[in-house]
Amino acid sequence: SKAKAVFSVMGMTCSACAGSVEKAIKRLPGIHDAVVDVLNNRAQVLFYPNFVNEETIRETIEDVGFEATLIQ
Ligand code: 9UX
Repeated sequence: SKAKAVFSVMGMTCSACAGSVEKAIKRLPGIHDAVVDVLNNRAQVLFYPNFVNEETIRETIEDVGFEATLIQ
C-alpha cells in the first residue's frame, strides 16, 4: 500500500530547482510519484513504505541542496 509524505522545501528559487528535486526523489526505489511546488515550497511524495521512508526522501532533497522538513 502507498503512503504520502509532505515536505517543506526551503531555498528553491526557480522551477528548475523544483525539477531537480523531483528528479532526485523519483530516482529512489519505491517512489510512486513526486510533485514539487516551488511557489509553495512543498514536495508531495507518494511512496511504498516497504522500500523507502520519509527520512531517506528528506535526505535526498537535502543532497540536492535544499533544506527539507517533513510536515505531514
Ligand atoms: Mo536556476 Mo534554481 O540556476 O537554483 S535551478 S535558480
